[in-house]
Amino acid sequence: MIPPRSHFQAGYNFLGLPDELADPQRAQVLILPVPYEATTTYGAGTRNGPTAIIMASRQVELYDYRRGCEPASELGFATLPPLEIHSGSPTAMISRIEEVVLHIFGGDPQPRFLVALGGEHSISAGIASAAARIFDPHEIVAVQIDAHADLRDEFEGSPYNHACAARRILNCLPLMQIGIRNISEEEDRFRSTAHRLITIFADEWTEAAHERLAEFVRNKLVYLTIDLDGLDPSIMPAVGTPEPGGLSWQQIQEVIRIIAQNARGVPIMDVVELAPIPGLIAPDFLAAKLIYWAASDFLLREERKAAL
Ligand SMILES: [Mn+2]
Repeated sequence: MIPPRSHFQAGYNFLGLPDELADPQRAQVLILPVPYEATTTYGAGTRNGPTAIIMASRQVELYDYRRGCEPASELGFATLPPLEIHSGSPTAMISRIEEVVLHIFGGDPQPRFLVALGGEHSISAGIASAAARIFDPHEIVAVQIDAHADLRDEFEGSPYNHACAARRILNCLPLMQIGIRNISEEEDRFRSTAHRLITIFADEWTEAAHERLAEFVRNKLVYLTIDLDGLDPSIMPAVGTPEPGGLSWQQIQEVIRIIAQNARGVPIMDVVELAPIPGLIAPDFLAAKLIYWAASDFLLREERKAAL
């Protein structure tokens, strides 16, 4: 005989929600763990990113003092099982990700917001190509937060290396990159002539850049890809390639707020490249809270506007 449910912990899911708020048939937010790590070039460990984010999310306060409500109770967050890693080529894994995202949005009900947890940044190639097929490619744009331009056409023999993530996204969608502070000469040359690409370097995140972002996303759908190394290593050291001079917590909140206030909607986001450091929980917690607050800002933005 099984003891009463009150003797067990709440669901082992993102935010630690009870079953009724974590039901994939009813939740407005779907969390998809993608623990894929194959092409990492420096510090390793992104395969442990999704688990660390989910563990940390169970400590995130559900009450949002900015709104005076619990967004989790209004939205519901369902955590899907981790994607099985394809042991073949990166190309096969990217196809699998694309197929799964297509399937998720082809289902009924369609989620309002899908959040993929990386894993390394190469997963974004599959997500972007799915996004361009699910939505009208004239209606959706991509915004990338990252330290690295990731504009190489191929790296170490693969077009799906994590150093090529932005180039693959750009194949599918117009792209604005924010927080960049590491770019090769070849990428910089490509960037200066590329169509549909705007690069905002980390030290250019000023009022004028805020307006450019607002303009870029205005009345569009947005696919947001957050490489956590876009944040400053002082608050986000748990990444494979930390670069000084990154965005602060307040600055990434500004990016999210500008998108929430100007875009028509944000159906897909990924948060990638967390390589947890054993014993250091702050970066994991930051990633979890960032996802919760971003989901609240994007999905409850109408209420937010009404309240202002
Ligand atoms: Mn990066």
